[in-house]
Amino acid sequence: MARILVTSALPYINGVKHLGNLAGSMLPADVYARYCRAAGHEVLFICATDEHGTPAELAAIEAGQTVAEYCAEQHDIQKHVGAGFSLSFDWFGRSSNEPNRRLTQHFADVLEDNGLIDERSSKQVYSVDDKRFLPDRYVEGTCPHCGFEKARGDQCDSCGTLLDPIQLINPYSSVSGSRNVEIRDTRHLYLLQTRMQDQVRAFVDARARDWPQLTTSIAYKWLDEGLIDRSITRDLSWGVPVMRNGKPRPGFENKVFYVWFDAPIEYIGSTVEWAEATGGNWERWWRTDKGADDVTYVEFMGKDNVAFHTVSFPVTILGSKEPWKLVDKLKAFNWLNWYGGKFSTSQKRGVFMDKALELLPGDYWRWYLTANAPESSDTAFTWEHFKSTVNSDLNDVLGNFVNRITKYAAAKFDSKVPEGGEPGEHERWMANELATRLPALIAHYEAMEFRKAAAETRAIWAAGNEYITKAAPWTAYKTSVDQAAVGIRTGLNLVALFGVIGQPIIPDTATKILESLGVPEGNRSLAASQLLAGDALLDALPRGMTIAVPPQLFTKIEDAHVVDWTQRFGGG
Ligand code: B3M
Ligand code: ZN
Repeated sequence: MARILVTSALPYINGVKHLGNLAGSMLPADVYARYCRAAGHEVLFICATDEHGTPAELAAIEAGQTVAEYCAEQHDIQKHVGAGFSLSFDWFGRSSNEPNRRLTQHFADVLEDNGLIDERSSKQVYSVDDKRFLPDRYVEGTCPHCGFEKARGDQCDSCGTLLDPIQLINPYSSVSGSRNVEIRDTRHLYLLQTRMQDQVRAFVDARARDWPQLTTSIAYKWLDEGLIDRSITRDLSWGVPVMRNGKPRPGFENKVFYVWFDAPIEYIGSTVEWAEATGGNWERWWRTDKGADDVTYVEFMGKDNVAFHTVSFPVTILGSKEPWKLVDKLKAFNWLNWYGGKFSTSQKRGVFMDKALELLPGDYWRWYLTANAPESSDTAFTWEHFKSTVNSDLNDVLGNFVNRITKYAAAKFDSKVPEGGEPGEHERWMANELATRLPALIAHYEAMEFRKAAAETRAIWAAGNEYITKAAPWTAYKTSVDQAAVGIRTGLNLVALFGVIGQPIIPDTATKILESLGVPEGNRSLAASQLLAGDALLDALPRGMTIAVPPQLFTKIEDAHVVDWTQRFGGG
């Protein structure tokens, strides 16, 4: 049994996430955590809301709440919506909680003790009316390159040029609109990443062979460009206060740590929250001197977060010179987009997680988003593809099979696993199919290839349909009840198997199937030792055992649904 620590990129606190956020980190992380648990490993699955930085402050202002009130409310909403998608976090924490504050300040202290923090002066836009320095995203003005008048302080959306706010012409505060702004000196802490270049490269080199191409290409791009010293404090009031050895740092009383400095540390902070709530031992998972040396740590995220996780966060961990667990495997995703464009609440483009659950249960979305995961390229969500995938894979290939077999067993074999007859050529065919497909399925999960795992799962369901067409128990029944009995018994064992292999991607459906067939918890393993039992798999249910017909597993999506949903959420 292995020990697997799984983390998903932390969703920003500002509002319910769209299907793209779900597909690009939280969902595949959950599918993987579920697979690892079913395979018998010890798993800790950690996530949290990312509550600091400008997104939180801007959203709270818009909501007319204090940031603290806004974050508390939004955290609970996101936690509830995540449960609706069966996201099985062991803990869903909050980066604004005490453990993360304590850890962030600890890391800043040890990094400074190790000569990796430097106080530097920089020029920043100060708003006289707002009485505050304006972070890059709070400043707008005319782009010096293309003249676009609403260029943001960090980047011009018109020509794409990366900017420094002090370059903008006629700058103004994007929060209050005030043009009463001036350039002033301010002081920030800089993390001396340039001093960690070799150590970070060695860290990446040692793992690159286990990382997908998308992850390594981004990591090496940043390394080859050369790391830069990066400011890790901001002139904001909401965030982790800047302390030095437990006391407010002189000159930094109105500053906080940059959100991307504290957010990855929340992976540890959230684990401390888990330990405080459950009595668990967080150091077994994060301190290699206290038992974490045998942990495999796997991170899931969108591609725009890779640099922070392969460079900045490792600088913090390695720079501390303390025995913290470093990531072993990093699975990055491209984008799921909406008909090729961006999701947008304001422009009514795309479905967000809460609305999706109002339309259909979580498993429908889990299946579609995993089978079409944006792994090697961006993928587009379309209602038409969603409808055809749900109706074919879930309703026809899986749901119809389960329904026909269990209902026939109820009607003709008194709701029992038939006892008569012995396997023949059709059953040997099915056993051979499983002998190649089940190891392939396990290999896809072990390689964290989620589209392939979904495709192999569907192929096994399809093979079961092919088997039952060959065995045709309903036809055999007319001439040989025993022959029909073999077909239905094998069919029922396939239904149980379909439930077992469905657990990572469609957990609710899998549970309905396994409970209806009375499959005990101990017989639901995805461990190769149990799953590759060959012929025995087709005769695993005790003969004569009573089974129940599961509730209807899925409903079809009709054209009228697509018309309605396109009107409400946008479409092509
Ligand atoms: N909150 C997600 C994003 O960039 C960001 C991830 C933090 S993981 C430590 O959308
Ligand atoms: Zn421009």
